[in-house]
Amino acid sequence: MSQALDEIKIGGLGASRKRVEDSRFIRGTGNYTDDITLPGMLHMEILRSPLAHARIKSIDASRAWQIPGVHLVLTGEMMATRNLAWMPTLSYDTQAVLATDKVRFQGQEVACVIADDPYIAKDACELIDVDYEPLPAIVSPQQAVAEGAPVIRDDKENQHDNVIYDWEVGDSAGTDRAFAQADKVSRLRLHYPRSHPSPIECCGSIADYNRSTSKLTVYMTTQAPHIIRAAVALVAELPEHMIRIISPDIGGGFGNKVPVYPGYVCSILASILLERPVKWIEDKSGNLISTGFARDVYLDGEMALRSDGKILAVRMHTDADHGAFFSDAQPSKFKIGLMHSAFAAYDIPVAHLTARGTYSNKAPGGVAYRCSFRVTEAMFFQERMMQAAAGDLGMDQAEFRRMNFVADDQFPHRTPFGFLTDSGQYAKCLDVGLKAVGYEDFRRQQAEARGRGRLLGLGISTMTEPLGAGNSREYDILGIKMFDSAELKVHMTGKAIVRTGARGQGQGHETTWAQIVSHELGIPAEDVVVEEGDTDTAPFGMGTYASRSTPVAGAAVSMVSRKIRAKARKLAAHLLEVSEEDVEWELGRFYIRSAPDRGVTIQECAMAAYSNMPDGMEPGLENTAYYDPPNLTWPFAVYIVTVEVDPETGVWDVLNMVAVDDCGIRINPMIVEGQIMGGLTEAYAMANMQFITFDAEGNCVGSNYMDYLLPTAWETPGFELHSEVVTPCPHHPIGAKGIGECAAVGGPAAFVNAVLDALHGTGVRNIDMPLLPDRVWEAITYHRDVSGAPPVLTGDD
Ligand code: MCN
Ligand code: CUM
Repeated sequence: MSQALDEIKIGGLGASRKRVEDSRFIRGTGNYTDDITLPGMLHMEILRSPLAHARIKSIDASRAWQIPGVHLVLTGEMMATRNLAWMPTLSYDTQAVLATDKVRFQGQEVACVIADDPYIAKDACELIDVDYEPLPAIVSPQQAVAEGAPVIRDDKENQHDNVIYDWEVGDSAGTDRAFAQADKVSRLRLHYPRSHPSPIECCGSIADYNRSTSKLTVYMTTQAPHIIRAAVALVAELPEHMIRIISPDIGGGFGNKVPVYPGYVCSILASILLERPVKWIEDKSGNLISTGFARDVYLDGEMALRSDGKILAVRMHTDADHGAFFSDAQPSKFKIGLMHSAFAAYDIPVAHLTARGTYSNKAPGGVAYRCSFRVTEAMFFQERMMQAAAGDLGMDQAEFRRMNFVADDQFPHRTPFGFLTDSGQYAKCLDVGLKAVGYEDFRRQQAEARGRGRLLGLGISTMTEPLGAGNSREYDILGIKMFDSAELKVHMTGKAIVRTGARGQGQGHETTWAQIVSHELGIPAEDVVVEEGDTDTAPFGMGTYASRSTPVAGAAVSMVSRKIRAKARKLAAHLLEVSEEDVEWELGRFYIRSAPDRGVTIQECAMAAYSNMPDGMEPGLENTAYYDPPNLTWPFAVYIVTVEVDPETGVWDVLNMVAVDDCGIRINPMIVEGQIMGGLTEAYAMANMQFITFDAEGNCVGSNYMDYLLPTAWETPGFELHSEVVTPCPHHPIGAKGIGECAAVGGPAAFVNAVLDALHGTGVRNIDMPLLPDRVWEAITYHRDVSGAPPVLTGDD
C-alpha cells in the first residue's frame, strides 16, 4: 500500500496526472503541420472531380499555367510518366493518385496546382478545363452487383464486375446443424451508415526535398509515420534512410490519418521536381468528401435459440461498400477487418460469417473510425441482435445476456470465430451497470408511464474489443509484422527520454508513457519526457490506431524500463560493494537485503553509469525494446441508456447513461475517463444525427458541417462512468488493456436499443441509424421499420 501511495506521489501507475501536452495545446502553442513554415515554401491545392463517375476525355491546364505565381500543374498524365498515377493501397488494391482514365467518386483528385500561395493555387485550379463524359453512378452494394452494372474498376485487368472479395470465416456446416436443432430462429437486418472521423485538423503535408543532401523530409498528419516512410521508399523508389517523416502535433486522428492520401504523394513529387518545400493543407470539405470514411455496411443475420434462452449458433452476412478503391488499413489476412470478433463475449458454440466487399462510386472507405478494424459494426450487430432475440423469446434483456455470457472461470475462451479471449468479468460489469441505472425501478416507472401515454425505454449494450494487434504471427500489414517498440535513455542526472513507434493524436501518450517509466523505475514522471512521431529518432513501430498503443508500445515502455532496471541493479551492486544477488529493489531504490538502510537511488545508479561503472561494463543507461504481444487485449464494457421518446414528434432525450468499462489496470484514470467520454459522445452522434449519404448521381451529402453534424456540449448528454471492475490483462506487463475506442464501439447500440425498447409493443423491430426524429416518428405512427440511409432530398422534392 505504501508503495502504491509513493507511486501516486511521483506520478506513476494509477495517478490522475494532468496531461502534460495540454499546457501547450491550451496556450495555443502546439505545433501542427499547418503551423510549420519553411523558407521558400510553395503551396499546393487539389482540383477535385465534380462528378462521381465519368470518363475523362481531356484535361487542358494551359490557362492555369499562365497565372503568375503558378510553379507547377500536376495531372495524372504527368504522374504516369513517373509511374505514380496509381499507388498501392494497404489492402493489396490500387488507388488513383491523380485520375487518368476515369473519375470514380465525387471529390476524386484530378490535378494539383503548386503556387506561391494557396489562393493563387486555388484560383488556378478553377482554370483547369476537364472534359468529362458522365457515366451512371453506383452508390450501393445492391447496385454494384445488379445485372448490367457498369464496371467501376475497368482499369484492372481481371476485374469484370464490382466485387472485391467474397470472404468467409467460421464453421458453415456446424452452424447449419445447430440451426436445424433450434427451437426458435431470430433474424435481423440492418445498415450501419457511412460516417466520417472528422477530426478538427484536416490532413496535410509539407514535403521538403533537398537536392544537395538527397534528403526528403515530410512533415505530415499521420498516425503511423514509419509505415509512411516504408510506403514512400517502396512507391517512389527513394532510399529509406534518406526519408524522414515527422508527424508533429496532430489535431485529432480517429483513424482519418492512417491511410496514404494522394495529397501526400503529390506534395512529395512536387517538392522533388521543384526542389522547394511544398505545403498541402486540405480544406474541410476536401477532408469530408474524400478521406477516410468508415462503416457503410449492411448486416444481416440470424440466431439459433433454445427455448430456455441458450444461444446455439449465429449466422451473419455483411455487404460492405468500400467505395472506388479498396484502401482499408487493416491486418492483411482479414478482408473485413476483425468483424468476426462479433459475439466474443457470449458462450456460443458455433458461428459462420460471410462477407462481400464491393466497389461503388463513393470515396474509398473502410478506415475504422475509432474502431479496431470493423469491430464497431460487429458489436453493433451483436447487441442489436441480442435485443431482438431476447424480444422474440419474451425474455428479459439483461437476463438473456447474463445467461449467455462467457463465465469468469471459462477463460481462456475460444470465441465462435476462433479468437482466444483471456480474461474478463462480464456478469459483474452488467450487475454494476444495472444497479447504477436502477434497473428494476426503471422498469416499474416505464410500465407506469406507458399507462399515461409516455414512452420510456432502456437499452443495454456490451462490447469486447480485440485491441493491440499483433501478435506478429497473425497480424501484418502488407507483410510487415505488427509489433511495437520503445527506446529509453536515462541521462546521468536521472532524467530520461522515452520514444516509441506509436504516434498519439490527443490520447495523452506524453503523460502516460512517463507514468509507466515511473512505475517501473521510480523516476518521477515529471523527469521523463516523451517523444513520438519522428522516424529519424523514434524506433520502428506500426503507429497508433486500433487502440494498440497501450497494449503494444506501452508494453514496450515497460519492457525497456525493466532492461534499464536490470543494468541499474548491476551498478547498484557495484556502488554498494555487494554481489547482485544481495540487492533488493523497491520503487526508485536498490538496497542490501540484509541491511535495508544501506541503499542507492535509481538516480545514483544513473550517475554511476556515466561516471563510476564497474570494470568491463559498457557505459551509459539506454536501451530499446521491441514488443510482440502474445495475444490481443480484450477490454469489456457495459453501456446502459435510458430515454424518453416523444410520440408526437419522434424526438428522444437521454435520461441517463451509465458506462462500466473494464480495461484492466488504468495507467491514468483521468485520461481513461476522458477517452470514454469522447467515445460515448461519438457514439451518441452516430445514433442520433450523423450520416453521409449519396444521391442517385453519386453526389455526396455530408461534405460540410451543415449536413454532417457534430455534437456540441449542448446536445451531448451527461455520462455516469464506473471503474470498479478491474480485470488485469494476464499477459500485458502492467496488466493494462486498450481503451481508446471502446465507448465509440459499444455505445451506439445502447442508444438504438433504448429507443426501440421505448417502442416495445408497436411491432417495430428496427430503425436504422441515425435515429432522426422523423424516422422515429414514422416508426411510431405507421408501426413499421425504417431501414437504410435517410433519403436525399433533391430540389424537386
Ligand atoms: N490508458 C490508460 N490505461 C489503460 C489504457 C489506456 O491510462 N488501461 C491511456 C493510454 O496511456 C493513452 C490513452 O489511455 O494515453 C489511450 O490509450 P489506448 O487505449 O492504448 O489507445 P491509443 O493510445 O492507441 O489511441 C488510439 C485510439 C484510437 S484507435 C482512436 S481512433 C482514437 C482514440 O484513441 N483517436 C483519438 N482516442 C482519441 N482521443 C483523442 N483525443 N484524439 C484522437 O484522435
Ligand atoms: Cu480505428 S480508428 Mo483508430 O484505429 O485510429
